[in-house]
Amino acid sequence: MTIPSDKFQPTKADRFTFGLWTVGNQGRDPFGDAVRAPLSPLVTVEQLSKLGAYGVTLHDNDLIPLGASASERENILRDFKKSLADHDMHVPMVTVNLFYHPVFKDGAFTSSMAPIRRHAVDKAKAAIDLGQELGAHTFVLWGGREGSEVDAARDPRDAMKHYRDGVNQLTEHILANGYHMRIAMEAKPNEPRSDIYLATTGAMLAFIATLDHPEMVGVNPEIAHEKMAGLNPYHSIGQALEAGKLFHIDLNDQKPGRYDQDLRFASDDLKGAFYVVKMLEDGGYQGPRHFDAHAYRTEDAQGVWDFARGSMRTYLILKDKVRKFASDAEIQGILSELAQWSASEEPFDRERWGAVGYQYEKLDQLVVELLLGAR
Ligand code: GLT
Ligand code: MN
Ligand code: MN
Repeated sequence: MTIPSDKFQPTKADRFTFGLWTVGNQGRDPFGDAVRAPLSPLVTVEQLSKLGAYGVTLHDNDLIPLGASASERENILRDFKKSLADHDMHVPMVTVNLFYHPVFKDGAFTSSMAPIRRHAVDKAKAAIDLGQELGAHTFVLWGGREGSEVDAARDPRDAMKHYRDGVNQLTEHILANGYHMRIAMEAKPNEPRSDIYLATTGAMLAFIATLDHPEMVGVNPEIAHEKMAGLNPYHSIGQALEAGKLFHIDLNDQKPGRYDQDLRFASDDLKGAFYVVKMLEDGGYQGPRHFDAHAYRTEDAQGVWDFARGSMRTYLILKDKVRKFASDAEIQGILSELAQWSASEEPFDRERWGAVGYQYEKLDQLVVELLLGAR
């Protein structure tokens, strides 16, 4: 593979990460089988490193198959750690699969079955231990099966109590073991459940405030999930950042009103993606830039690396546009005029303030032209 190097060539300093499940996605959907061969974690680490990524993230079972023995786990971990070291790759985040096995078909932490709830918490604790072994400082919790189709079966208030109890047990586990680990909860409105509890990042933030250790728990907003809920990811991410709760991020894209697409970052909505990059870069977000998306089902193995390379390049190109936005005299001129009005000490005058033009048409067109390379 020859990779032309230019100023948008990603480097380790950019801290780009990909889930093993993202580049490893085989293109299965509810109507069609796999179109790509499985990808081993070792190959993933090597290839992503060559492309300039900083690291990978994983579910417990992306690396350690369900039911593996202790010695199998040891062997897999040994080889994986060697591959990470050989390729200067890191694992800043791990997560837990509480959605694939049939046992979780009616939820994990919010299951109505106490043995399933206990198992889910134990599995999450073991995934936290795995993360600790790999040097991760963030544990993502995506409750994909925490939801319902039949609301006669469970009162959402009970679901909240069980959910809270489960997350509290995880923070206890982290504290009891002296781990340096924070939890980032990821919201999604629906799919695979008809309705998923805590459907938005805003709902997550309200829930987190009710936990035993709210300071240890933040959010992992995903662009696509906010768009599935009809929301503006720039606003959700901004709210989380302002609250000191943006612990991690899932960068991808989604056409509103469709199934869960997990499209390549910025492939649908360039302007929306620009504002997300601007928020992360200007807002002091310190975490990795994590991609949670996958290649189109039309792609072969090479298409997967085109997808990964494209995700990182687009981020860097948009980051360059953020710099151009900050140094564009016309854009900044309008913004400083608006800022003067925002700080105005002038008395209120219904006629005057009602007649003001905000220049947003001009401002937005300037941003569009900047993104199109016309400025
Ligand atoms: C799954 C989901 C993602 C979550 C992953 C973490 S798993 O692929 O669609 O949005 O971030 O559990
Ligand atoms: Mn995600
Ligand atoms: Mn998703």
